[in-house]
Amino acid sequence: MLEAVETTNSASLESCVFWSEGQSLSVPWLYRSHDIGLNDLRGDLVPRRVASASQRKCSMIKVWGRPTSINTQRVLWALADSDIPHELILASATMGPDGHVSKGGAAFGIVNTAAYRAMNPNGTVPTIDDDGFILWESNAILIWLALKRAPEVLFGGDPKHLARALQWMSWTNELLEPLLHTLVMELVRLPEVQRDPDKVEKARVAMLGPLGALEAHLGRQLYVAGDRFTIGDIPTGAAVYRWLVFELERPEMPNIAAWQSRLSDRKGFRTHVASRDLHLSG
Ligand SMILES: N[C@@H](CCC(=O)N[C@@H](CS)C(=O)NCC(=O)O)C(=O)O
Repeated sequence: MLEAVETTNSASLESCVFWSEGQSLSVPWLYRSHDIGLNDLRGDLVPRRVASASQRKCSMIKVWGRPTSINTQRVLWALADSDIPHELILASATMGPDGHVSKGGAAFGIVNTAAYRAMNPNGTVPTIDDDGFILWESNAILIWLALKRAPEVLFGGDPKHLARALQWMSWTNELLEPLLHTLVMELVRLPEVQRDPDKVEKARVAMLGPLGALEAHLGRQLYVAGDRFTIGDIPTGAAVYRWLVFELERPEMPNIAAWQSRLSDRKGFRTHVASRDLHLSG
């Protein structure tokens, strides 16, 4: 049975977040109550009313993932910025209500079921179902949403912006994510006895190379693909934010700081990325 909470603000009546019954209760550090949706984490959004089945007129995209997954965050950010109705189904083999499984708790599950593997043979999150169209790989999902659902919001409809966005999305996956994965495992997720400070230090130093390139790039333009926001800022922005949340020695990077400040005004960032718990809990 689905439980629905409809949320709205003055800008849109379309931002619907639906939860499968009981799921939001299982992550109490993130959701205050089972009848408050993820959008309620924003100060200016409040649940208006519980919608009955007949009132659910939103054409919803299903997203399998978990709020602490940076790749899930990418998709949720784009959906929120674009006011696209969506349902998040908590799924993971490695994390659950009590954090990472290495600490002894259970995982959210689903990803190793035959039904899920038929959608996504990798068993990773996120995966989406958009009216029967199944897609995995967060960057592919962002491209889909940009082309199909919200071209104006997500790339301004300009192929050059889209190509440049993809350039930085790939860059993030290649150069930042492997190092960030080491950092999140060694600083947050593994039990303390299993952590290795040498790995942290190597990853910390290695991050500074690509981030120096980004810092120089953002000295020449406001966003990664040009002077407007695009989906290129989503993986890059979420990754850099997570890096900034970690307590690490780092040089001043004023252009990155100014860009992060611009991103922090965005609904998707504020709703799905900004909470430090999303990066430091687990
Ligand atoms: N390149 C893939 C990576 C997918 C991936 O590795 N996702 C992580 C979460 S960020 C995952 O599935 N972790 C294992 C789990 O939660 O079961 C994407 O961008 O979607």
